Amino acid sequence: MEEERSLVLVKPDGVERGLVGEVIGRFERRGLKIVNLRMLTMSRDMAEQHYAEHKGKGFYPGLIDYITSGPLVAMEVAGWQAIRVVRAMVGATDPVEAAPGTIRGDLALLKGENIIHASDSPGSAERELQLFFPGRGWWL
Ligand code: IDP
Ligand code: MG
Repeated sequence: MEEERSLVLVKPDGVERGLVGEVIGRFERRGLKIVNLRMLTMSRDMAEQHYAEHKGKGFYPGLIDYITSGPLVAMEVAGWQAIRVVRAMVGATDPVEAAPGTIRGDLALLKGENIIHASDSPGSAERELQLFFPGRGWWL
């Protein structure tokens, strides 16, 4: 735990609602750096790789439909203990449980439309960052 990199997605509902600037602004104001950024619509194949850990769960088919439903914004967020800090800023998976002041607690209401993804550990961050930014380096 020190300087870390997290993969953050503003999911298709967040993009559709015009919340990209709001989300990026929160990370920037916290002192984190956006060191990679792209907009894309995920293929089903890519979505299945990204959410492999959830395969077989009841919400999985809906999750794949949701994440592939339109353009999303993927970013690499860097800074001191970035993985933990970003997860704390994002809030609980179910926005109903997410504390006010968190992104989900302020901007979302439904578990199936919770506007943002953030890596939950250094291992998943590395795997997810390679998926969205293949061949990326650490020079930024
Ligand atoms: P996280 O995004 O907070 O890490 P995970 O448990 O990894 O939460 O679930 C991944 C994503 O799957 C959630 O962000 C949400 O979009 C969706 N999801 C999880 N549980 C449910 C559910 O019970 N109903 C609908 N969607 C869900
Ligand atoms: Mg997760």
